[in-house]
Amino acid sequence: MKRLFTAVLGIATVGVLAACGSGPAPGGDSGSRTAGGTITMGFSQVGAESGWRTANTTSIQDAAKAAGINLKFSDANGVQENQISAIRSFVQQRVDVIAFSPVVRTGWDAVLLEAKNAGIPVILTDRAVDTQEKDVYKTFLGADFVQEGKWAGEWVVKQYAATPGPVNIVQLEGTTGSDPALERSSGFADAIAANPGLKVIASQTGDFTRSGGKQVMEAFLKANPKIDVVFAQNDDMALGAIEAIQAAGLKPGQDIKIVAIDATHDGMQALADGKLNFIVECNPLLGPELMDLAKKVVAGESVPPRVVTPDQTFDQQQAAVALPDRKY
Ligand code: GZL
Repeated sequence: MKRLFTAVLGIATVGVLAACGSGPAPGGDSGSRTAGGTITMGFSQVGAESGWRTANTTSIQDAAKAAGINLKFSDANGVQENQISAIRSFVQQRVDVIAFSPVVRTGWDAVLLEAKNAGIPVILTDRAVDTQEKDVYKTFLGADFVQEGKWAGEWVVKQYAATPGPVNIVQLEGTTGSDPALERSSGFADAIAANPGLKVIASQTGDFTRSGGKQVMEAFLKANPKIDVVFAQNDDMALGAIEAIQAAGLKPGQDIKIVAIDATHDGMQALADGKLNFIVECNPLLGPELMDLAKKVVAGESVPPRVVTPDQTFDQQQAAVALPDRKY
């Protein structure tokens, strides 16, 4: 059953944004906008760990060009310290707006306060942060990861409804401490909780990479004689797990079922080929909406505190039909 999760817009804030520092810095200029009013955005990206990330980066770079926004783009190679340095540098360069996808959920208070005190608005994209500080970012744009984990878990519940337990599940977690890993784990756990026959017998991070998924799956296969299902928190780890399962002489998608999240091209191809069984989409094409939000925020207009992007799900038949028209 294909589900379409409509975009849920957060309730628009009525707050006086100037008070939250979206206006020019106290006593400072209004940013590095050129005379023609071109907005300059500093963007700190997690890295290039997955097919999803590559598509996300392309979307942001293309959308900035299309929107006439001058983009200063920094790739952190998965290291939080690099993101913090990049954000600090954007503040020093007095960009008009900062956007970033935080590699992990915690440790951002100081640098977010620096941007706020400099009067530079911040937009979170893709992943959220935990912070006690008030008004240190204008909005979050991204998916509902708990829902994604729930849809993956609900597929497993449905798939094994008539199978007497135990059904042994192994979980390939995303980057430790990252918003998607934490929330997909909790969504999946919630979805299977009422079914004692569904057991997560092992769970470990594969860091959202293909090689990480392969290495962890190799270890799972050595340590567990009976594995029925793999829940991979992204396609790249699922694709690595497929390699490990094949190397062990087993058929992925048949001997061991695999459910994943993202719906990137390679994942959808494996799904259509029967090596995966179900994928929950997590749309990476955030660029156009990010640029619209940036223009509003720089202009001091109010924006919703949370803008959730729509997701959907695919089984093998749906993947085969959808593949030719996929944009990523
Ligand atoms: C999800 C994103 C995750 C993807 C992975 O929005 O943060 O990071 O699911 C990517 O593929 O590495």
